[in-house]
Amino acid sequence: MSQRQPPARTRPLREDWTLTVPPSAPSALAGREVPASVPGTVHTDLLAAGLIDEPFFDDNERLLAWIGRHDWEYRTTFDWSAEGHERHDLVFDGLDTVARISLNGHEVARTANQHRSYRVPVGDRLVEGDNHLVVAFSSPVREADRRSLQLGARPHINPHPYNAIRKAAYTYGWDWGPDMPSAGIWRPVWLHSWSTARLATVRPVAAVSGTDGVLRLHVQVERSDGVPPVRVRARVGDVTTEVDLAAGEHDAELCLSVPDVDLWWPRGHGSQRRYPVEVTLHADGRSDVLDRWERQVGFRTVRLDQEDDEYGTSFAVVVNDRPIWVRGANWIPDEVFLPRVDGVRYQQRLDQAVAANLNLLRVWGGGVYEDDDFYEYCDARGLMVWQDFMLACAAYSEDDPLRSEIVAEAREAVTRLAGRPCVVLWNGSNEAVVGYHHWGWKERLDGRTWGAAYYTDLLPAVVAELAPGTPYLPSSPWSGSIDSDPHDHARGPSHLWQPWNRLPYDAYRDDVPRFVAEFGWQGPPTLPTLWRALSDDPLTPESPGMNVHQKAWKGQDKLTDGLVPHFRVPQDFEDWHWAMSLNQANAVRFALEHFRSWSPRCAGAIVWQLNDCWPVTSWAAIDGDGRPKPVYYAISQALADRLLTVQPRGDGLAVVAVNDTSEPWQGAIVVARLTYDGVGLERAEISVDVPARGSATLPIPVDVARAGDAGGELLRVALGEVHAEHFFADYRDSILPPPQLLSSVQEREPGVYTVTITARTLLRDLAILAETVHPDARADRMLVTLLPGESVTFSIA
Ligand code: BMA
Repeated sequence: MSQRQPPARTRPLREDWTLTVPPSAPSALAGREVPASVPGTVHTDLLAAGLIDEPFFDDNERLLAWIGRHDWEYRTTFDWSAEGHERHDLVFDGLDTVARISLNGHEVARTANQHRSYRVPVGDRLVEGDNHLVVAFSSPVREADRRSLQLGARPHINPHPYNAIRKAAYTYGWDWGPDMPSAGIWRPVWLHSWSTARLATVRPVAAVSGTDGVLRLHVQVERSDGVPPVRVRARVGDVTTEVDLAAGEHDAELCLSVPDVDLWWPRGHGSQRRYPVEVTLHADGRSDVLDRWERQVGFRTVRLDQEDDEYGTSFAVVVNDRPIWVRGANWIPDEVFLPRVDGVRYQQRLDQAVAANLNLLRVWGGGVYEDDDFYEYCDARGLMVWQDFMLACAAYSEDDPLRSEIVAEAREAVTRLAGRPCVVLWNGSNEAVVGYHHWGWKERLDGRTWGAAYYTDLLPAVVAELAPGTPYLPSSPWSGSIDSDPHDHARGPSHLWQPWNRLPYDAYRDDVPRFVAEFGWQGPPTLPTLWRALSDDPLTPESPGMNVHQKAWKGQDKLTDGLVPHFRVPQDFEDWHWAMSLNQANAVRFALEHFRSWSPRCAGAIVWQLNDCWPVTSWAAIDGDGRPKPVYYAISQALADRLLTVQPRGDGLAVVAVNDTSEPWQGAIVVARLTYDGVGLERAEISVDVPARGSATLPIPVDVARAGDAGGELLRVALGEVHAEHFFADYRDSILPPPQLLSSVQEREPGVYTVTITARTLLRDLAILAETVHPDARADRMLVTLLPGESVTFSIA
């Protein structure tokens, strides 16, 4: 028996870092040394030191472009003494991106992948007393160019060859993000001192067998040379088990059964029961703990139903044998400078997702595998995660060194997220297959590889091995095989971009896709976000800052083209801003109600996009400062558990009642045709019995459904508390009366107001833009339509 070792120690290396500005930088800064944050980025360190202006302001993006073209060096000195441990590792949870790491003048590692973590044994390089650690980053722009030359240039979108380097693609500029690649130690660094053995990885695989939860824990142990047997113990709830690893053995598999397990459900379908799991590692014959791993796991089954049927091939997410109608949003990194995103910010954003009635987020493949906190909070909230591998909108070389990096990062990511009940799908790539079929790649590639082997061989094998039971999709969009046109909406998940890019939003109704993994409409950020980000005077739709903070090709033109079928173009900026914001809300509502009205033939929709990474005109529902845009409120209304919507069916109109709850929805739907003054013209009652998780389509009698004066009449449909309005004419053709209303305001508690509005005339899409009065104020609802005499109370906090 070895003599008693000190317990393992993890020591964060957060303090006393400096960043050196390279001599080639602009002369005012060259050679300067500034305090650096770890985790952090070059941009945020230079900003904190007062050496650069706020990167998101005006067109500072252009003025700061030099940063990405330089090399950057981070250094720190830390004090160390051996304290009797056998092994010492420097652990980097994330480096952005191509780096050389030296300790006390000796190079100890080279890294080239932002999507991996690195553990570097440094026992033979540490010295008693001061130790000097240097992390030197190569210019992200020049490094991408160099690697692209080496691998052979391949098609990609946006300005830089992000497909040649394993760094978050969006940092090189996207159609909603600035071209602002930074460098830095973007996740924590720590020194891990240990003896005997440690838990290298613990990979839980949770399954359901009958009424039991079955948890398999795949444990890899790293041990010092010549160490005697070690013991691995595991516990889930009250159930325990253990296994001994003889000298020289590294892998253990422990299996525990939880009888009568409570399943984890997506929100809206049941509770999010999770079970605490603990794995401990012990030296031979000793009870003290060498290493410990803790996590809450959830038990659920998940599969994709992809069946041929009369409409094509279905695509449905089925959890615990129940098809779940996916109410999703695409998630992009919440910041250009990722270390700014902490747990609090994740929670705010995910709470916003929940309040918008979403049940799934798709972590899109041009960003990053998010921090553990993100998945923990999704697990806890019942938010499902569709997880892309980080491959997006480009052809990728299948040769080394890229290939081995992709293998390593995929294995690490799948291992890290295994056992997370929220992760219901791994997706090989974003818009890779569609790029191959439709973006002219074949001619440019001239037979060279583009990543197909990743999507059809490598990545599915990684998921099957490391996360068995979690479905895998090769790419999104996808129509069943790599040779099928991914734009076939009758099969698999679709990306619908004709509406917005080329067509008005009415075109969403042109067909019934089986599942929509992307669709969206642009709108500007909220006004206080614009006021903070831009100094334009006057601020107009085409003033300089507005153009810089619009990254989509012909974005401002598309906004206008999409507006004019519905509204006249306002001349005043604030009216323009409201019209574009409302049009975005209307477009997304229109699409979501169409998709839901065709449930279950259409089995889900994922809005592009939930969030933003800086202040920008984009498809986001929540702007770069975290403020909900009007479209956010439209999403929450269109995704309510129970929805009434008036849709065209055949030659007439139908009311579709969608009931995404576990109780039937019964009663008489009252359908009334009214004048804008609220005078009843025709009325019908239609009794309905909508099954749990079902929908019913009920034709509206012709005399009710046909307007006498389209520009002055509407339909109101109501069932119990739920109601909806259908206007026969578009806004621009409606003879809406000048709004008249009564309002009263009460301060309910300090800082919380209620505002009651009573309509004297028809009020369509009423909103209180509370954030324009105080940047932190938010209204609890928006886009309310009132008939004369009706009231609504807003809460403003
Ligand atoms: C999608 C995404 C992104 C893009 C968005 C809006 O297809 O995959 O590449 O930001 O469209 O154009």
